[in-house]
Amino acid sequence: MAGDLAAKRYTIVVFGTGSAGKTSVINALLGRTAGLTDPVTGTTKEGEQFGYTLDGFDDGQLRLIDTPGLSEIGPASAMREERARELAAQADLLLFVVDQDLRDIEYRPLAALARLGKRAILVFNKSDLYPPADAAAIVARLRERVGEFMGADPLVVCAAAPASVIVRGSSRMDTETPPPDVGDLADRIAAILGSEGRSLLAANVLLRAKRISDKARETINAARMQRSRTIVSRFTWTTAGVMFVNPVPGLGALATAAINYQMVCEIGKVFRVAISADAAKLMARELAQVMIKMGVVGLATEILGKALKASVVGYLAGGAIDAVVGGYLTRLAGDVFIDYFAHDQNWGEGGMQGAIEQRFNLQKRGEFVTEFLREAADRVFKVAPSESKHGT
Ligand SMILES: Nc1nc2c(ncn2[C@@H]2O[C@H](COP(=O)(O)OP(=O)(O)OP(=O)(O)O)[C@@H](O)[C@H]2O)c(=O)[nH]1
Ligand SMILES: [Mg+2]
Repeated sequence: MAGDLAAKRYTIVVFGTGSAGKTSVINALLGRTAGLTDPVTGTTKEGEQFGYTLDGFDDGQLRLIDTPGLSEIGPASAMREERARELAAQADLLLFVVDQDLRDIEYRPLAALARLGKRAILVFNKSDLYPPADAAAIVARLRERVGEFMGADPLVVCAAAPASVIVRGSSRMDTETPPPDVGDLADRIAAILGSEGRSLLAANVLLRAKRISDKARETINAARMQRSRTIVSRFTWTTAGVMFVNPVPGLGALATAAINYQMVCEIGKVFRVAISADAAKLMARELAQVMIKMGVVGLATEILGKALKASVVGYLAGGAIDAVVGGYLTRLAGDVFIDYFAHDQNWGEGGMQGAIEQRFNLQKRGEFVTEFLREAADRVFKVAPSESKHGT
């Protein structure tokens, strides 16, 4: 990015629906057949790039990037479209090619890119196909639609590859192919780059850097979530296992024993928050007390107990309810602490109690309970549900 800025390397991306004439526009601007064109959509498959020299502009290097069209059909095209959007987002200047009034599939990405601050020219191509009055009506309509987010002068009309026309020859009817008409477009590109080029480059470097840091943040968050879930899972099943062997009497003691301060420390560490053992103990104890006060422990015992009795696992491991509940309370506390650390150590509007309530309500559901018990059977009681039928 720094290199692009220093060398004034401009990236002009040509973007739009399939068969609007994107490749033809590039060929016409270059004055040679650089890319394949065809009446069928889906001709351009890759983002191809071409060096470009523009009359009236010599303050930097230009490259034109062709993209696959929007709105083709099929899964391969969805990936190509994604790639095209990616390229469009990296453009210093966007040429958005249409060949009629805007369709929804065009309007959305164009509006999104313009609102992102992307400088764009709306290119109305194939103007040769319309009688002048119709072309003028389309131009007026296009201006009206994009004026709100693209500014006062958003549009250029061109005919990158005009259709052949019949001409009267000296002796017989003949056809003739008019030359491409992209002069206005080339002038507009030169004018925009001449007056705003440097600031476009700088703004785009910022935009690209922001996209990279957003992506990095997403990746880091995903990794943190995964690591902290692994930690919670480990504590969950260790707790259940220990309690299965050494039962803890009483609901209050169960909750207190289930919420391990070391788990709090480990989750904090994943989110780069250093917590002393004392502070973690305090938080763990407070969470246990709030859970008890809220009646979560009793409720969990009821729900899990019922499900356990109904399952074949329950038949085998009748005395396992407390262990399962202990494991579950660890899990609940772990998830609540993950939420807390993932939100910059904030419990949210409802405080600690609200956070517990939110998680608990999600986990009351049948699928969660079934899955939890299945995992418990697997990890703690070491029986597959099908074997337990025979009372092994
Ligand atoms: N009449 C007329 N036809 C044009 C014009 N520009 C392009 N075409 C034709 O439109 C068809 C599609 O042109 P392409 O340049 O391949 O369009 P594209 O947008 O690159 O298409 P994909 O790569 O498939 O997305 C071709 O048959 C071109 O000859 C124009 O200005 N006037
Ligand atoms: Mg093409």
